[in-house]
Amino acid sequence: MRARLISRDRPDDLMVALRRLNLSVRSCQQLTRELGHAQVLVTGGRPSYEEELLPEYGTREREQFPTWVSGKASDRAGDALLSGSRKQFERLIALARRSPRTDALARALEAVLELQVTPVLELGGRRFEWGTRTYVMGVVNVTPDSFSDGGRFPDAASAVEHGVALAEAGADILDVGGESTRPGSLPVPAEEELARVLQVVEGLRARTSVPISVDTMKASVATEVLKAGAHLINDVTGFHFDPVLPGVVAAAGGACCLMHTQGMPRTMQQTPHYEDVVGEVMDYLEEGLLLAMVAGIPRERILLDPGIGFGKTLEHNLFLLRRLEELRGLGQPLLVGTSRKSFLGTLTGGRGPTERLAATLGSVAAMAVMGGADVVRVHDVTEARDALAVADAIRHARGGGDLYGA
Ligand code: 9MG
Repeated sequence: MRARLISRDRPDDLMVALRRLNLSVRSCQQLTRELGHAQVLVTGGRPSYEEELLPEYGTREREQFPTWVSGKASDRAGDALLSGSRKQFERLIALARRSPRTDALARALEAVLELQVTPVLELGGRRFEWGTRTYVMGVVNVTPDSFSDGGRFPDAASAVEHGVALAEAGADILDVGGESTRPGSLPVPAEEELARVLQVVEGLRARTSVPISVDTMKASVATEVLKAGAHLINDVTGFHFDPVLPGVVAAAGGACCLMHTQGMPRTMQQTPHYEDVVGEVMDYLEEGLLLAMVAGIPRERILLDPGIGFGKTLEHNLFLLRRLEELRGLGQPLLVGTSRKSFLGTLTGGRGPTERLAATLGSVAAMAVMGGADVVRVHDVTEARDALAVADAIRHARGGGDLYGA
């Protein structure tokens, strides 16, 4: 089953409005629980949720719980649109938690309404405190054919220099890649990929304390780079390509980023198609998340990524970026990569990859203001950090004057 956030009032924003009425802090806190809070779409729910929970609605005052609009019995049984205040959702969660048959609904609602705090990620001695700011992953490509900087850092020494420069510019993670994943690209044998990335990982470990991610879908490459000190494996197939990979990451105590793709790079942009792009991306990511957890990777060491540009049209990319909040229902931090991608070229009248900096910053700032991404993967770290300093400050702005409190 899945809970998807359609809309939600941010308690912080509501608090600001209530403070403007000069009500006491205590009344404001109480009211933020009682006023309308969220609309949540539940899909793939078993009809038993209705069978179990709706009779309870009947035995009490209905207003105690969110409004429950059931899906059409013939083809959408079990689906529902729930709408209510925070207090009503809290009551429904408490009710759902009482039975193992409805516990999944309780957990999904807690995740989507952000009633639980996403745990801090500790990576290479650094702490990633989700929600405090948007973190930046800098791209270090060691490929002759990447779409935007292929061939610029063909040897290990120049790739290490570039990574060090990105670290000095404020990258929070460095992502080293030895196999291009641009649309149309061909797979690279594991030995060749490893030869490209291993020295770079070693060189970066020697020169910087910034945590290192390696973009690979192959267990044999991951095994060696994790031994060499990489902290995170960034798999663009979200653990759907190499079944050995989750166990390798778990055994090394590594973290991972699981990305969605429809198809493999060579053919993925030929005919992307979805009935429900957000729902299908969530299904795929959830499969990877389960594989990761079954292998023994702790939940707090798993990031998810909708895979912008991977088997998606312009419209799919834009819709996913607009609805990133729905992916929060999976309960994991989100990493998103838009940097220099072709949909930005399309939106800006056909600009080439190296002319897409302003468009990239526009996308990064939009995600930050909407609170959609926890980490952005970018080529231009200095510029992204500046854009995020502004966008994150706007998102967290609280200084409305004396009437609003501090
Ligand atoms: C390797 N790579 C290229 N684009 C990417 C994206 O959007 N996300 C992640 N995680 N990796 C990517």
